[in-house]
Amino acid sequence: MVLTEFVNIDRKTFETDIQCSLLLNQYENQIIEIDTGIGFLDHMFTALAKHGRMSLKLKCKGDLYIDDHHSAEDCAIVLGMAFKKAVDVPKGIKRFGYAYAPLDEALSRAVLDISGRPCCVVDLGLKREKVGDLSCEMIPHVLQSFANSACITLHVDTLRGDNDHHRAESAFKALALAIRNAVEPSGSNDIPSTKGSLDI
Ligand SMILES: [Mn+2]
Repeated sequence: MVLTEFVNIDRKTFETDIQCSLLLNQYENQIIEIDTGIGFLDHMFTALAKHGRMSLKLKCKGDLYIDDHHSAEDCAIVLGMAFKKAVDVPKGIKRFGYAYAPLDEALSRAVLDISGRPCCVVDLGLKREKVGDLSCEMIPHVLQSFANSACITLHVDTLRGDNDHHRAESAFKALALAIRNAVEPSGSNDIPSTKGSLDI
């Protein structure tokens, strides 16, 4: 079952110092406070939390004097750890989730399985070097890092779109909606697996 209290993950390395609190299935009074040090990444995580019906606090002090890599990647790792902890025992939830999300001309699809098996395939087709202060190469890397540490199977494809801001944002919104589906109560107390277990 999904935990009904905030899970907290703190992670400190020589590269980043991150505090994260996450609560899933927040249909009212969502609290969203994101400060990764990278504006466009804050925008993506805010969209993820808002449309994923999460309360999310995420604060990162990272080595941005080097570049955006460690901060972006580590925020995604910590969010994935928090997600895994928040899902707790994957029992009584739908497990699978998929969604499409448009943003104007852009359209993305996200399909996920809370499988216990980290696997991520992402094709966002971004063309610019950066959006704001976030390198475009870090956007799929963020999704990959999240899927790995959350131990989920995740496929995200941007199917069309001319504007890289729109393409990336539609991808995060699709992921948010897919997560929201996957963690919804299934109406049963089963572990949704023919194997009887979602441990690897
Ligand atoms: Mn990396």
